[in-house]
Amino acid sequence: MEKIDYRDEGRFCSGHVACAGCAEAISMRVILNAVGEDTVGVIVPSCTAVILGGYPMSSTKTSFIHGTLESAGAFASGVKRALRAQGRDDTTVLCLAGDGGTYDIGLQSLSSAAERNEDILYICFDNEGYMNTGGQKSSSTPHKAATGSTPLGKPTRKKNMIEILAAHRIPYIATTSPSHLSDMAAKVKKAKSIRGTKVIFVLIPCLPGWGVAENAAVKTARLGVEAGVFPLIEVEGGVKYSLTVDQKTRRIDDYLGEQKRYNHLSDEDRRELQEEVDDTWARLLARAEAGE
Ligand SMILES: Cc1ncc(C[n+]2csc(CCOP(=O)(O)OP(=O)(O)O)c2C)c(N)n1
Ligand code: SF4
Ligand SMILES: [Mg+2]
Repeated sequence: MEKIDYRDEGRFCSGHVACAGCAEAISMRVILNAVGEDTVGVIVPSCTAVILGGYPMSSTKTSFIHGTLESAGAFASGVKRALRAQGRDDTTVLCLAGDGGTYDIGLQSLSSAAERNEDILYICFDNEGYMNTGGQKSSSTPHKAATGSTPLGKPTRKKNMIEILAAHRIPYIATTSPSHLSDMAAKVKKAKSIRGTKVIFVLIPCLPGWGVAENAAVKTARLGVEAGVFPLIEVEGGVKYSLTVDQKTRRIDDYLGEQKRYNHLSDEDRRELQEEVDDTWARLLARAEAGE
């Protein structure tokens, strides 16, 4: 159990409409707190947009503009330029999107913003599917996971967005999890202090989408980190990889067992997934040890 050093500034309010037990609510509280008051937000269709809601019923004290699903990066770029024209260059532009809006539908606008190295902080709440529309597969959905549109399991692996973004040589990319809230706050604060494009992925176990119990979202996220399925990392300048948690202490079975989306797996499927995680982890370790 982690004791976190945390004082809530109240930027995320009660009365929000996240599913009871969704770890996105806890994450949102920490992220909005860490980003602070001098922030303008951009948000695109996703659970996040529903949770934060629209004015005057919004559950946040931070101002958000609601954009379209395909254009988070472009919206955030425009907001940053408008603020700069007003002499508010130090105001943080925070962009919130889901994995569908990041890995798939908004990838072109994120890539363009990253190529221009726009000064934005982009957070992807990665629940590994199109969840607010009923749980369809996205390109972030992991190999063999069942979704509404891949009921027998997704036949391909999760797209590696870290490597795609690293190829843009942006200053900062990180992953974090609601099971590691101090890590989350520290990474958001670090990203905020850097000029240029920063992207942080937050693992969000989706209760209905993954078939996780209402009281098990944070536990599931922790198992994902400990099994090495969702490594907590930083990538600086697109080349310098470091692992925040450098030990893989569990087998993948502990993580899979918490989720109904993997109920259909055979022993052979489980072995295959373990091999994939081991291989990805070994490559990551080698990169981190090489300092690049
Ligand atoms: C271009 C476009 N296609 C489809 C939609 C419908 N739509 C709204 S939210 C959403 C799901 C987004 O998934 P994701 O970004 O992963 O966010 P989540 O709901 O999982 O939080 C979809 C498909 C849309 N708004 N715009
Ligand atoms: S659908 Fe999933 S990600 Fe969305 S609010 Fe509910 S539990 Fe959270
Ligand atoms: Mg999603």
